[in-house]
Amino acid sequence: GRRIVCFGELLLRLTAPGRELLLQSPRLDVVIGGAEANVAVGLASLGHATAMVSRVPANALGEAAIGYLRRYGVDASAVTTGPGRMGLYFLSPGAGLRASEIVYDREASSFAQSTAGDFDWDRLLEGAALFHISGITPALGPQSAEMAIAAAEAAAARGVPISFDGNYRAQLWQRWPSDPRTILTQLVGKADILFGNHRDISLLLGAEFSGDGEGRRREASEAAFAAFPRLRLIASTARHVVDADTHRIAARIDSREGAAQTEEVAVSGIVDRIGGGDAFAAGILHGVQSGRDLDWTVRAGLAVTALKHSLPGDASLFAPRDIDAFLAGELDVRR
Ligand code: KDG
Repeated sequence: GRRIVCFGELLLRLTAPGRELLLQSPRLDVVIGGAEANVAVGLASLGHATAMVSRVPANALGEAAIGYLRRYGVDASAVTTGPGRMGLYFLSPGAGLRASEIVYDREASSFAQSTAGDFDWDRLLEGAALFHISGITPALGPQSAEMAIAAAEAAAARGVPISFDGNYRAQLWQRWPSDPRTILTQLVGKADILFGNHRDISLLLGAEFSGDGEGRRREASEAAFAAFPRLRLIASTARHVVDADTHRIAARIDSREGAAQTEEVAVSGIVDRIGGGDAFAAGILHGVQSGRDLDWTVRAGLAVTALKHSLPGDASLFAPRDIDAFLAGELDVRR
């Protein structure tokens, strides 16, 4: 099939081992992350031709990030090198009733220093089936916001459908005198598929949605469909955190014609919840790109995000047969 193009920053993730706080002991585990890269790896694992567009420094850290993408079958030929540094994030995973904590250290990264003109969108988007971006890139600063909007405009102008994950990161927006609503509205205005819940939609529209649960989600989606005529699908999860090891998650997808919703599942024995949203996006996009109906697609999204919680690291590495096994309720050893 035609390839899915993901655009965003690759980061190194440095994680406190076990359930320690950061630097409680003198060790950190390292993996590659970055929300859009997680989606690329998730989709490649699900069998889709996937390409990443990004920029890293020309050093061993940037090379490791490129090598990581290749290892999981993502076309990394459009990950270029440039001035600046590798962005980092530090993670202290939660335990019991203590929440996970993330510290960013990504100022002036190679990606954050790049501009719209650094990417040849004519070539990069040629024959693309889908372009995936998120609300993280525009949160990096005014230049990155401009770059994200230019990228979305390039895709829209070439008729490439856009998938946009809200990925609201308050820590990033708070670093500069930003107006997230104005910026995000321009991006969502070009999107065909939106990953975002009623809180993301509230932020976009400056409106509150009353009621609770399903009614509120439906109301928010209807408001988003009215405000953004290009939008075709809105997908979201509802997460109820019981403790760090157990979350209850349900998934929903709205279209202009109807909706599909899963039961809430208890995801227990959580190994690593970071990247759960990206795994959900990969599962939903897998269903959409495979031409499946809303009902199957929403269950695939739930399956991939639920499975991601069992896996250390940022990315979901599941194949279609893992979705089938999850949906069939196969929990014991598969022999
Ligand atoms: O969804 C996972 C991301 O949060 C992680 O990879 C780091 O990209 C990241 C970000 O900016 O939060």
